[in-house]
Amino acid sequence: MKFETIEYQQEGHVGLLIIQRPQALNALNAQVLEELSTFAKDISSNKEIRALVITGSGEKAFVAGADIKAMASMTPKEAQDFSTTAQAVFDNIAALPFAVIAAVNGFALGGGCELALACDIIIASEKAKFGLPEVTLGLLPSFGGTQRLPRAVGLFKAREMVFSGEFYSAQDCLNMGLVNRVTAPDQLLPEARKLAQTIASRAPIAVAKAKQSISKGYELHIKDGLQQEAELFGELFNTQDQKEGIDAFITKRQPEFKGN
Ligand code: CO8
Repeated sequence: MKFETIEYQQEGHVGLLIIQRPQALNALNAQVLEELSTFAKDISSNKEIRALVITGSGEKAFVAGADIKAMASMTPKEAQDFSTTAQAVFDNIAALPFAVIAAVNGFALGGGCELALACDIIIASEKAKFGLPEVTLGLLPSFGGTQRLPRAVGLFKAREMVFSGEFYSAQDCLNMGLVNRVTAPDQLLPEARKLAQTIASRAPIAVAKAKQSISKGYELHIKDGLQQEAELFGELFNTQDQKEGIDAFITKRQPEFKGN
């Protein structure tokens, strides 16, 4: 995959995606969104990948938001289309059939915070700052933030973050449940990779279906979510990995999952 504003690396079953616009603190313009969209479509069918880490280039930012300069002259219709396009890209990232870990190395603001929210797990450097400062620009978060943030931290904390536009430290975000782990800056990628490798060592179809059960089930009534969970559980009994996992347990050896 060849891109200009994102860079992709792969080691074994773990992918690393780096947002690469350091001169604009990795802000999301139309080109980044288009490349992210192509990337998400391509990687969704890559059977080699079992976990993906997303981070930002440079020391300072994960992603400092949507590109404010690019939004300066938008008409209302163009703004709505930009929002719809970004939401679709983030939906595609959220729906990837493996775990996606945001490794937040610095500012995760506006669309950057919303990109992290579209991931499954967020690991942050002690230097990271999160925020939805759209109201300071006369805007509202519209790359999914008003929908995903309340689901992540609850209505009241979400309202505070969105209405105040303030920045929050990694520790604040850990306390409110937005962040899974906080690390020293130089430990961020090693820690994210280590977790990605652990997940990649598990049965991939089981992880994919567990992700589906959690993400889709969260939107359903609990009865329907439980029914979906049982169906997905049953489907796993069509896989070789289920037989391998149980046989490995019974014969006291490490399982070798092949993703089939
Ligand atoms: N867009 C474009 N350029 C940016 C952005 C951005 N979001 N953030 C930083 N940059 C640029 C700066 O303009 C600057 O460029 P230049 O050197 O050419 O002037 C360069 O990156 C470095 O930034 P600073 O000099 O400002 O660095 P500081 O360390 O002083 O400050 C901050 C860092 C605090 C991160 C500051 O840059 C900042 O506040 N950035 C904007 C953060 C923000 O408000 N983000 C939210 C944007 S809105 C959004 O995401 C909305 C999504 C939904 C809208 C959908 C609408 C269609």
